[in-house]
Amino acid sequence: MSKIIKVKARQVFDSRGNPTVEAEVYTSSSSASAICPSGASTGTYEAFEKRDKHNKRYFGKSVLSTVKIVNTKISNRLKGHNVHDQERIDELMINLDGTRQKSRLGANAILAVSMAVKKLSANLKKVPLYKTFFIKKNFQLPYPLMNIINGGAHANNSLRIQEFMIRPDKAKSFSEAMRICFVVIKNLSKLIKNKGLSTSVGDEGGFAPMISSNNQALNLIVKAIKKSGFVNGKEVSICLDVAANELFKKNSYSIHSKKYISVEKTILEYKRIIKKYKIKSIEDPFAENDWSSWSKLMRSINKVQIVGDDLYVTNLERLKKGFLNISSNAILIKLNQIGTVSETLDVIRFAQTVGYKTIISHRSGDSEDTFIADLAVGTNSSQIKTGSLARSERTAKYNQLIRIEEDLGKKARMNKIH
Ligand code: 2PG
Ligand code: MG
Repeated sequence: MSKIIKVKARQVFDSRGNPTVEAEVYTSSSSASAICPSGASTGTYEAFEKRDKHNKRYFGKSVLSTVKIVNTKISNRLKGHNVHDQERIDELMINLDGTRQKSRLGANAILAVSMAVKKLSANLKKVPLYKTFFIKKNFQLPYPLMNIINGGAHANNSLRIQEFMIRPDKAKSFSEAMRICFVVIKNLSKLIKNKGLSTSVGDEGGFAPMISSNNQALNLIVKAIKKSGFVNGKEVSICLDVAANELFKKNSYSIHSKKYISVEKTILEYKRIIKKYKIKSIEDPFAENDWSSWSKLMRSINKVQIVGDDLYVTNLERLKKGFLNISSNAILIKLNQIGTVSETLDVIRFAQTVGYKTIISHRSGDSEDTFIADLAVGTNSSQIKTGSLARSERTAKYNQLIRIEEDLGKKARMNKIH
């Protein structure tokens, strides 16, 4: 047993320049730290992110009171407990908080500690982090869902859809997957430049050109894939995160243009773009409480991955409801939506048991922390969504996966997406 002797937090900054919590957990011989990420298009049912709303010096965004909670309440509670007993430690923090959405201590306080505990336990055991989750052998690397054009809440343009991504479906290794994405992104950059548009990037590193129609973005991506010598829909496929919460009003949606249209018409439009652009995955096609539209879509299409993000918020109860409702066939996993490593693992296990694909995801406000790269491999998740090949907080995760692939050597395999 290795006893925790102290937990210490500090306020650091995320990739959008906003304050966030870094926690450091100590035993007598070692320590490890972790940084909590932060979303922009958040679901209502996500665990609570505690900020100092009234601190004008930081426009209400500082996390100084959250840091204090870690240094006092959480540190006192965890002192003397076994760092290798992740479930017990998470349970202690859940009970200390005592609320449904972790609003007393803040999920950002709890998660930073929870991840740091996991890392420290791995350090002390002298095993790489990815080997400490539930997969013990035959490790597989996830396919990147690489974000290449940013819209919605992640960019200043007026694109309705939040994320346009590519997935290198036929890549035989993770390094090859990265090379394929690299080539498509470089070609897309040239195409955007040739149109006289800016190649500056959005919050997740994808280009954020001043275009307004989804079709325009999709046409650019199709061209870039072709120019790179790949077949769209076979070697490389297009995947979307609609983030429809932001585009919903009174039973209607403004996903495909500024105009709000009915669910039926929205589904027809989805079917049209799926066919025309050979789209293979759509995340959050409808809003978080609109359960019936999700199952309608599931009934009217096949062979498309439908991913619940804001719908499930990495919450077991919501996932169970979605499973019974046939809402989707995949789930996006974000640690800070639920707030502890143990609860995240429970959700992944349940999802995989019922045949859902699990996709480990970053947040739009992220950091140099690479925990999710190890989590993806260690939980046999088929995909990872962690932005574009730009901005160090995004490439940090890809680079960690390259290291894991190297560590596995000849044993490294890619996961299965079909
Ligand atoms: C999403 C995420 C990550 P945010 O909607 O899937 O890409 O965005 O972190 O802003 O919720
Ligand atoms: Mg999403």
